[in-house]
Amino acid sequence: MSRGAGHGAELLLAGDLARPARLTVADLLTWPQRRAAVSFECATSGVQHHRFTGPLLHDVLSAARPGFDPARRKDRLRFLIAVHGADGHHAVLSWAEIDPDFGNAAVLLATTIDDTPLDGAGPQLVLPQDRCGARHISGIDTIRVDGGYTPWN
Ligand SMILES: Nc1nc2c(c(=O)[nH]1)N[C@H]1C(S)=C(S)[C@@H](COP(=O)(O)O)O[C@H]1N2
Ligand SMILES: [Mo]
Repeated sequence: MSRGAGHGAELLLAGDLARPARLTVADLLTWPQRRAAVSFECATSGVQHHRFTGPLLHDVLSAARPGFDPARRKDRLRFLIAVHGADGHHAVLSWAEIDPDFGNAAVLLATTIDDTPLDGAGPQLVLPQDRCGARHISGIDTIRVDGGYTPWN
């Protein structure tokens, strides 16, 4: 995980973006903060309950200007979002999953867990609709947006 001088973990927003960025958890506090109380089941440790706060992933990624024409909704459908934790755990979401015109899932980039700030550990992905805990990736160091995905080459 990359660390700035005294600012804690840094999150890299990369890929098909007009405004790629490096953000600390403090930077993520500049977006409106949402709350989510989630319960998820882990295959190995059972059910967990947590309270998270943080911005919507959609708000943060939209500010980085993904490379689609916002006026053309069909353009967004081939965009993927790859979320990577510092320990190598990673998962892929579709852009449409979090887009208000499509799935509109309230996915958060959490800045706190159970009232504890995540400045040191890095932000955590929160998917209130997930029954399983596996996509609640902690210690996120990189999010890559990919608009070139096609299985048809
Ligand atoms: N970075 C990272 N995040 C992760 C994981 C992981 O291995 N690495 N495991 C996932 C799984 S399987 C679960 S159930 C939840 C909660 O895991 P924990 O009990 O280890 O906190 O975190 C998720 N987030
Ligand atoms: Mo898990």
